[in-house]
Amino acid sequence: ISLEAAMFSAVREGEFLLYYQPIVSARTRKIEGFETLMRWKHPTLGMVPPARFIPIAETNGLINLLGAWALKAACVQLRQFEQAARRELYISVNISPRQFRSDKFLDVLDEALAISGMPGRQLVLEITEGTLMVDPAHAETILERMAGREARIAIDDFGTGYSSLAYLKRFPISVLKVDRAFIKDLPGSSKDAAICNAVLDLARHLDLSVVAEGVETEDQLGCLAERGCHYVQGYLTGKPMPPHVAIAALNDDM
Ligand code: G
Ligand code: G
Ligand code: MN
Ligand code: NA
Repeated sequence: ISLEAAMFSAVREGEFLLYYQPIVSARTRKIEGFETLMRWKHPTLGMVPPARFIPIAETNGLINLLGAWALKAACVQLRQFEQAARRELYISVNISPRQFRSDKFLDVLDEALAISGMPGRQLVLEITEGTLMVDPAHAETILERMAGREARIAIDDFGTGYSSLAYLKRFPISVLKVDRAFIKDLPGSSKDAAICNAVLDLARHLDLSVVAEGVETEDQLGCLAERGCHYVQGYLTGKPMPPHVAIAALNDDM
């Protein structure tokens, strides 16, 4: 039985789960939000990584079903996180290219906000440069409608795509998520330090926030905080975790 066939039954059997990775303030290390990361807990294969099943779901269209479920469940989950934290947090959700192009996407977004009662401003939707560039005119329409709901748009894996910076001018982007490729050799690599400086400078002038991804060491965190990076995400400050562990982390984080 192929992984693809197994995915259809996995949806029925409720084998897909959501993990949450803290996004923290680089200065205070307090949790500001979470990125939602899908997991597949297969009865015999164990945890199947998203790198294996997301591309298949993107090809066979299941991503629309899975993505809609993830968006709604994550918004509902955030309310529970906020009860534990007793303060406002935000939730960041990955949107795949196919999901972004789907006719149903804005309806799903509205439904997620309606069922959770969460204000749009607490939602960040992560898309890649590639998603924008498939059909920029369509992307512009969708992004403006998303912004109309006050949801913020983050560029995921920023700096690794082949697109120009022109889209930062054209589209209502709020967040840049700097890819781990530019973080992992900090603080030793002067090239990566220069790239991070340039991105932070650009972001400051365009009034964007920056999240550094894949932060694994104190030295990396120190280097980023020193350069004025506001948010970090990575194994140093929290791995992707199930909801009850995230709630425990919030209780420890008062
Ligand atoms: O959690 P992990 O680092 O293994 O995730 C690997 C990849 O899978 C990342 O690129 C991430 O963006 C993607 N991914 C994880 N969860 C989701 C999801 O809910 N929707 C989409 N479209 N991609 C996801
Ligand atoms: O493409 P995206 O940025 O959404 O993928 C995030 C992926 O990176 C997740 O699968 C997550 O498990 C992984 N990740 C998160 N933090 C770290 C980290 O500090 N180091 C490494 N190597 N991977 C990380
Ligand atoms: Mn992401
Ligand atoms: Na990312």
